[in-house]
Amino acid sequence: MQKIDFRLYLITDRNLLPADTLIERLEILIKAGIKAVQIREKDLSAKDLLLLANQIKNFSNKLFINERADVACAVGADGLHLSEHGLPVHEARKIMGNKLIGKSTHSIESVLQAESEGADFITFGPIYDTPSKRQYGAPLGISKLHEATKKISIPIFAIGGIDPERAKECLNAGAYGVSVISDLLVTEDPKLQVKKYLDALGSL
Ligand code: TZP
Repeated sequence: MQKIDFRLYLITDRNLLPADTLIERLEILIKAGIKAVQIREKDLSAKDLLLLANQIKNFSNKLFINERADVACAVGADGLHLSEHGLPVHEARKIMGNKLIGKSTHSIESVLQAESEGADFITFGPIYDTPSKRQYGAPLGISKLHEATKKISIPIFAIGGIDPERAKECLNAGAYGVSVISDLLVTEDPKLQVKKYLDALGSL
């Protein structure tokens, strides 16, 4: 199994930013030290997603595509990230071969399932309150995160309402790393924000 050589996993949402500024923002964040980016733009057609992914591939370190194995292959991404109700990992593996496959999980049951299907790593959350997930009820909380980390051996990235201070708390609870959308995309000083995370998480 490939080693996961990043602890900070940035996920995109271009709709949080002014139109046509995602690339520019990602360039700054990656230059500042982000090693792994997942393009999660669920409302884009395959064609537009491929176009965007090809642009980002030019300057990104490790690139993951959300859900679309076809686009991940076409762009030569480093991996695929599946939603909880996406393809089972062992089916996606037939397409992705030995590329990395991450899976989103939102319960202990799906954490166990993802590991047994052969995921290389998972995201688990929301751990903290976050506007985009309020419709699904209360966040899972830090003790559930701790419980999840005791049950499986693949890396867990805590997600949902993460900031640098909480990143440290998640690591202390057993997470391997954190996954972040808004706190990195929508920030006045992206360079400084990345530094705060890298300081909190330690380098890899
Ligand atoms: N899955 C669980 S929480 C979440 C996803 C995609 C949203 C995380 O967004 P943010 O802005 O980092 O809280």
